[in-house]
Amino acid sequence: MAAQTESCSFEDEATRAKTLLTGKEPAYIISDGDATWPQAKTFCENWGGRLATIHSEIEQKNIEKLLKNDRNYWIGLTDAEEEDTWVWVDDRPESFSNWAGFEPNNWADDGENCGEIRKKGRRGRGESFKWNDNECSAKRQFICQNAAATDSVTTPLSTILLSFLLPLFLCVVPVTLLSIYFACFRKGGTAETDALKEAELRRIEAEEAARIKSEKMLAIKVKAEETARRLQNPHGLSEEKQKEV
Ligand SMILES: [Ca+2]
Ligand SMILES: [Ca+2]
Repeated sequence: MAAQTESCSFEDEATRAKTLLTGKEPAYIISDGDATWPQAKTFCENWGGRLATIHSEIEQKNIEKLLKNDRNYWIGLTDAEEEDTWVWVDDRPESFSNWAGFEPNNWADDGENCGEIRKKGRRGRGESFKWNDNECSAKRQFICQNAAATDSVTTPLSTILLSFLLPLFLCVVPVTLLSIYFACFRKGGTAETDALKEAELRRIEAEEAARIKSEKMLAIKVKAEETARRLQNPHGLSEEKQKEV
């Protein structure tokens, strides 16, 4: 672990992140490394900001300009306190919604209580940048913002700042009360990240298969009911006519 810290520029990047997130100019920061949702929340708060909150379409669009649509990003949305009651980390209610179809679905065995912006569906299907609920322990890139980044900002200065800032070289910090060492994401996390990506693809495939199966079962049920109706009433007579017959 000690060898990994040699090329790790976390302290420089953390200083830059703090400068942006405590500044008066609107700013968003996109992490280059992955973290769980609680870790991501801690990162943003330690730097003086918060996980990104999205209260309007303008804010959604401002953030989309900064993202790639082939990966997922944590945002500051959770229903961990009360299932299906989604709240933002700045305590404002959910006033704008951008959930993907069939989401949030709390799909995983242990539930899905953390919000993310989801990548485009496999093979180009599906819309980009829609929200999904996922397991909080999954590792994702994440988006921090400062207090000045609001929907009154139609052209966030952060877009300009980030063009210089990216790729922001973040490291995964083992969060202890006093973080003692840094584990450099790029040196140590590649295999794990590939496995997570593969697991995510398998999960999405399983989700799609379950949805298709569910739709087929519904279609079969409707057809069976229709067949039963026709057998009982082959000539399509009204109820009164049937009684007469
Ligand atoms: Ca949930
Ligand atoms: Ca979900």
